[in-house]
Amino acid sequence: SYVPTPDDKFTFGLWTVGQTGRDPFGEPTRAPLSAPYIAQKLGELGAYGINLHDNDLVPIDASAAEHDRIVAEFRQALSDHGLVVPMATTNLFSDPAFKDGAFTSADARVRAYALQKTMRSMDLGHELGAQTYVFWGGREGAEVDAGGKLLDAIGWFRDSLNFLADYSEAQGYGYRFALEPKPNEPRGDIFFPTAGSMLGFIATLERPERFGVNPEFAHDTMSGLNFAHAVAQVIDAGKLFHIDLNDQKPGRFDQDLRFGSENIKTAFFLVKLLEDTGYAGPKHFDAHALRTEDEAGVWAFARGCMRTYLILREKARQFNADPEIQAALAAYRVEDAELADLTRGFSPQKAEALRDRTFDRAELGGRGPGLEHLDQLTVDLLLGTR
Ligand code: 3MF
Ligand code: MG
Ligand code: MG
Ligand code: MG
Repeated sequence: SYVPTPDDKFTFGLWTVGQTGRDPFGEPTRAPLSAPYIAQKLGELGAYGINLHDNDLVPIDASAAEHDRIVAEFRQALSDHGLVVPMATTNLFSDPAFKDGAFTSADARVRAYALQKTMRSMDLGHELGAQTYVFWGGREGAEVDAGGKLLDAIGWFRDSLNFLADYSEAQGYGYRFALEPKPNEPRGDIFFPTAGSMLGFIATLERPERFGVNPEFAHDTMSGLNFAHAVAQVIDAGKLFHIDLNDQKPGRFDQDLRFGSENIKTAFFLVKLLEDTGYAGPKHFDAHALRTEDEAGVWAFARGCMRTYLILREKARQFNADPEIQAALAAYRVEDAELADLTRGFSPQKAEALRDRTFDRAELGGRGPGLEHLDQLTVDLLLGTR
């Protein structure tokens, strides 16, 4: 089976399945797909929802009448095909006005325009039912730091997010905001490059409870980081408001590959983490079909993302139920009730007892934790021999 239903909460962006194969060196290889058609196809495939940037749906220069017609047609398609729009976001990166930043531009007019465009896009997202609003600052960064704005940029970004969080409350939208880190591309360096830097920044906002993180598999992998580790820290902070799933070869340009197509073990441990911790939000595939593909390849890509997630979900359940794996896991951990008591919750007495304790370093250093065995069991499981 591995055929999804809307209960699985898989989402795609209009910009993902709608990607036409354009890259920095080549023209589109596929014809554009209309938003209502994408809704029809994703509905047939069992997706839950569609996410969008304002201008994925409504062209930046549309008249008010065009806006209304386009939105009405899209809403009709969503309801015809049983899809929702759980997340909306702003395109603050395509227009040349944002070439040196949106909220972090050194030009106050650009910063004000970015706020205006985002408020309008938040209006649109609310109209479509979105409850999560993502900020990916694609142009918030630099190639050269000669402009001397590093600290100003952080302050401008903070002012903008505080303003927009208040706008959301004043309008009664109740958005939860998810900040999406990326280390680079399209800027040489993008500000707030990791999930951890976003978490640190969120604590400085006026409404920190309204803000979380939207981590993306490819963004950490590009810079050689382990995505599952990043997501674990976000979960620990209670800040996993959204997630972008895809794949990527480390150290390359932004590839946005089909989920699970490259780093299958990290994908497995990620799915296991999400499932074991009961992540209940949408799982958004922020990826696109290979440039080589025609439209059939686009839907094969979309089916594949969801299918692989469901296979890995089943593997995670198998992992949790496998007696040999569970025995190896139990053997990996050494528990000691007395030491647990001694090391949790400081008291002068405990500190004293711990200082006086003798540890057998040679024994500690000599222990084999069994990770080779445990990992091979995992590989066997993933390769289908268990
Ligand atoms: C780029 C991205 C973005 C964001 C999107 C908001 C265009 O690498 O990941 O996709 O995901 O702007 O969600
Ligand atoms: Mg990305
Ligand atoms: Mg991308
Ligand atoms: Mg993304």
